Amino acid sequence: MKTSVVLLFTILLFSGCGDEPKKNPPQKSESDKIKNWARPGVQGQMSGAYFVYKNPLSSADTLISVYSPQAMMTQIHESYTTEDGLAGMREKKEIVVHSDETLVLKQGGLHVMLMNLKKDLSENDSVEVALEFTKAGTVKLKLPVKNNK
Ligand SMILES: [Cu+2]
Repeated sequence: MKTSVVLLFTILLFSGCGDEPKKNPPQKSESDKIKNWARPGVQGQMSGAYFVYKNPLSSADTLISVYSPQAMMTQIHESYTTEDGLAGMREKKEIVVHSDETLVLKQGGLHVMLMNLKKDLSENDSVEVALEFTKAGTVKLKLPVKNNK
């Protein structure tokens, strides 16, 4: 009887540690982790990708297209609210980023829409997104999939 109580206690102790991180990830600032990410999604459905991009050039540049090998179609979207307070989103054909300006894609604002996902996107997966700028050319990003509610 005594043995089984000890055993049960041990199991509880270990299950309580289930969320303990197994490895120490490279030190990144908390804000960096949250700003660059993609939403989980199901095959055939949508996901959104969010990131921060600072134009390193001394002149303005224009984001003209986005591509992800993990989606059948990828678009730049902007969220908006109608006069009736309804939320919608529409495609944005291009975004001008001035010199030293930081482009912010976030939930409820500009975002990359991954449409018709080829595979499920789950937490701990990553999403590859290629941005096409008129001057900087192709900028590739790898974004972690996070359940960021
Ligand atoms: Cu969208």
